Amino acid sequence: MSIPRIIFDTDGGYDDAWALLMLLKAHRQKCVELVAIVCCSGNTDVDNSVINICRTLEVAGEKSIPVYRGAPDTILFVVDRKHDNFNGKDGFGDVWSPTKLPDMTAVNREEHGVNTLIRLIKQNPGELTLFAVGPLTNIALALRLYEDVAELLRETIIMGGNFQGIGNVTPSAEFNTLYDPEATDIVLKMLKCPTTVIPWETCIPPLSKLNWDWRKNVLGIVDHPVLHLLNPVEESNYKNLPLSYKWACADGIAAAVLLVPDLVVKTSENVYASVELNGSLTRGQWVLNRRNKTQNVKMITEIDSETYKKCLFWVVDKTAENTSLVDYLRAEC
Ligand SMILES: [Ca+2]
Repeated sequence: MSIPRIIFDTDGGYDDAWALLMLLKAHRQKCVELVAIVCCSGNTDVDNSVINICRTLEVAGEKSIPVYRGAPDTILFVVDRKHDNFNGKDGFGDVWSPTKLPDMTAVNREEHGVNTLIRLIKQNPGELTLFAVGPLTNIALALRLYEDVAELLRETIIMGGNFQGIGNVTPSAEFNTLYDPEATDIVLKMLKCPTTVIPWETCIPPLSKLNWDWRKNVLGIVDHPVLHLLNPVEESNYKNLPLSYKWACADGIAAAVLLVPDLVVKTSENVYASVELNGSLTRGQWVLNRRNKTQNVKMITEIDSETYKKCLFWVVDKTAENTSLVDYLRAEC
């Protein structure tokens, strides 16, 4: 089977960066091909998202993957949107001056990111994997414009939603979904390709064991350019939180699931998922219909936290530049 050819759809937070860095290493090793990066609004506005992605590409020394600016706003609401303050105003902990920009030469300013999605998916029928780790606005707009896009993807991997009704913005809603629930509704109803979902509960205790102490004092002490970039970003995000606080890094989990599903996924469930669009308490919560005869997603319900930790070490292990993640994990066993 050919290697995954990936469109990376992102809202530019710190865990988006971890996911991108993991996939970039696999890209350099020709285990995957990152075809394009399309930014959206979510953790921060879409322009900061583009900047954060360029900062991440810069630290990886990557200049050849084009970056596109996608939708600046959600499907329905222009003014009633709230970014994720957890990542600071700029999505990267407000560590840098707004004028201290990274190398932005990878940004293609000629084409809207939604048009990029449509063009690439139509040009490569059945070949592309959509890796979506922000609100689903871009792909929802692409599906709304051209419904055949729904049938032309090879696979979609989504970080978002929930399967136990646990939220991180409201008691019942996860951020990516609540930021643009209508987009999630469109995607869940229209996509026709195999779709894997990494929901919020899978990324936090008790299902995921990672905490800020491990990130800061174990992973964080490795001397590597990736950590020179992300340590200050995450120190800023976590500065008021105890060491025992969860370190979710949800988008990184999605990247590990893409690269090494057989090694990192412990349990999953094929199920028909929908999103609540109304409800005075539950807007944005996912609803799983286990009575439905058909399923539209593969929900990852538990990962192996120790294997995920090794995936993150692989990203910053300079001795593993020519070792694939699969080989790295098998050697560690
Ligand atoms: Ca994200």
